[in-house]
Amino acid sequence: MIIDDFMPKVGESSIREELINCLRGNPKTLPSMYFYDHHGSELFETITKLDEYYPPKVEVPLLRSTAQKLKHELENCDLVELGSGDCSKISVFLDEVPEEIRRTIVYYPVDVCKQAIEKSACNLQDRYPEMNIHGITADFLGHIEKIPAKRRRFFCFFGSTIGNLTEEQAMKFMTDLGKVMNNNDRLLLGVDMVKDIDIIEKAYNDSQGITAKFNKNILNVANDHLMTNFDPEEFEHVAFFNKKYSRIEMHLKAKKDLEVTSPFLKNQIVFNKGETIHTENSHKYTVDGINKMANAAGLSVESIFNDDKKWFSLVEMVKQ
Ligand code: SAH
Ligand code: AVI
Repeated sequence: MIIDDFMPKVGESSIREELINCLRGNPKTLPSMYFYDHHGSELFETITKLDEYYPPKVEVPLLRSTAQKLKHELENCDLVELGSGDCSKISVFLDEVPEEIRRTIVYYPVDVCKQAIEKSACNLQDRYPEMNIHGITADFLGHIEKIPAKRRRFFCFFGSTIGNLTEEQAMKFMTDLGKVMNNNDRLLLGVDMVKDIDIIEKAYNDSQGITAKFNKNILNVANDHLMTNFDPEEFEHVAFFNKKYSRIEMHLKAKKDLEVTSPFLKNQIVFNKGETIHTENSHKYTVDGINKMANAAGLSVESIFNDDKKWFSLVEMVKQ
């Protein structure tokens, strides 16, 4: 099986510069893409199994019923999954697709986490020996043109990972994707919808503290890249719904005054007790918001598939 790797490696200055700029900002931030080293990807997989983390509980049955309706669209096409993670979502989808159609598909999992691609692509190849798989380690924000465009493409972006992008990033991502899509291509986008705030906040403050571990792990990733001396236990996990932006925000809050050093920095990074690093946004959408985003990006919504409670949507889009 082929795996192409377009990601910069640990130790490359472009990553260091990005992380240092974010940590020197006011407020301090870290891009959520850096959650997903090997350990972070495993922690996310554990999160998806938690009772409180509702999105997969709603998205998985929806994927099954939607696959029944769309399975014929997959014939003879390149199936590109952005942010494929453990590939569990695409397996649910592919289980509903007849073997003779799977035989005609080339599946391209695209993810920043190489270990996730290696492990999940192998598992998937065992599950569907008749299907061609070609992994791509890449950043879907910057490398969209690296994805082969030889045949008709069916793009999938599940899990509401689009919600982790700022409004500006999401618009740019959709516009870039719209530009590389051809007239017969399709996008199936999973989006988490606005709902009771209490339900959303519980999903990001689980009782077993796995989300807290996932959040704090980003400091281990920063240590790997910057040789900093962050101690994740000196930070508290904070997650709350920000109504103004319709999003969950995750932050790491310094439990005391701290100084963090790195051989790549002349001066330490200083934290006052209570100061935070903003690590993630997870936007929750409305149908109106989805339509506006699609239109502004040159895409049009063909269908929206919902669960009964309208907690999650799978949105099918084509080029305008
Ligand atoms: N789609 C899966 C995984 C969601 S977790 C699911 O629904 O369960 C988000 C995934 O997106 C992770 O595997 C992470 O490594 C990947 N990811 C995050 N930012 C990315 C980026 N900029 N480019 C490519 N992959 C990214
Ligand atoms: C991957 N992404 C859509 C998850 C989310 O819900 O925003 C990441 C996550 N963060 C905390 N829990 C899960």
